[in-house]
Amino acid sequence: MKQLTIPEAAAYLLQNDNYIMLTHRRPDGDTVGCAAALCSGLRALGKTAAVWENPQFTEKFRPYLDGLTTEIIPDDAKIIVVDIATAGLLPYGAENYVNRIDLRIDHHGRDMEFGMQGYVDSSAAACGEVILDLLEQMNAPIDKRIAEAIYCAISTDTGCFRYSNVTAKTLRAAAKCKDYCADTYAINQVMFLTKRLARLKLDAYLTQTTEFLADGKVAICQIPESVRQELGITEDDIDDISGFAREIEGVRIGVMLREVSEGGKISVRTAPEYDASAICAVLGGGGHRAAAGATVPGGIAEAKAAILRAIEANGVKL
Ligand SMILES: [Mn+2]
Repeated sequence: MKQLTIPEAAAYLLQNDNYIMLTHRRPDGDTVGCAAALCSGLRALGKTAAVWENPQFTEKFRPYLDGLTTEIIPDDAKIIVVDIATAGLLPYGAENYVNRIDLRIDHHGRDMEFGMQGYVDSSAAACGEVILDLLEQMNAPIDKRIAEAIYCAISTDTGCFRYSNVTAKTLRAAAKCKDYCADTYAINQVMFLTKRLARLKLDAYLTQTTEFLADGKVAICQIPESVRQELGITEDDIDDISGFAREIEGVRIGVMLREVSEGGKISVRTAPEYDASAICAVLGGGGHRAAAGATVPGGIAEAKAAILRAIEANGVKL
């Protein structure tokens, strides 16, 4: 991928037209907020733009997409990918566009081959920070709706500003959202202060079944598909579940195992002395130092065997 500067990326967007934004597989608040904010900003600048209807969009983020989505990707459209770390995370149904990506905007630095050209700022805690830079560079009018989409992106990707990747710039970006009239309290209520009873029942299940290894330094949680269905758990209920084990006092490496359509999904959260992305790299995955993931063939049992092997390969005696 050819790395552009922010002014170059902005110039590209101002010079061209007819944009389609793609979001990543299992879309979260960051990818949805980025796509919505960029789409609205481009429209405000007189461009034709739409967000492609990712089949995995969930109810929680639906309000941000209202009036912005399309199911069609015109042949002459310029395709922008936001917050998509690698080709394997292109949304279902858009995998074939891998060689047609015109611009990549991201904060994941692990796969710099993906995309023809773009702007990747791996120092940004959320892709939403990058989108704000880009909109300001383009002099796009930032209204309340755009500000709220960006605030949704940044707040959800940082656990409401609690993660280690938060910088002064992250907090300044949030302050700017407030300046642009984002109702941050209302967003925080929905994203962080409201849980369905089903989720609390899942928390109870996990509390009962967490396994501890290495004198409690390592904790492993599992969500079998049967339990997820029995409790009626949706993706929105568990968009932040990956950090569950790491939140337990004394745990330095927290693991969450889930069954997804591709196999066993592994999420790892680590304290500063361990590197989650190095652990997941053993299994072909990746991410950030404090938070990373991988998916392995098989189910929960295979995922558990794989993650134990990967943790031991990183020098932890289990
Ligand atoms: Mn992100």
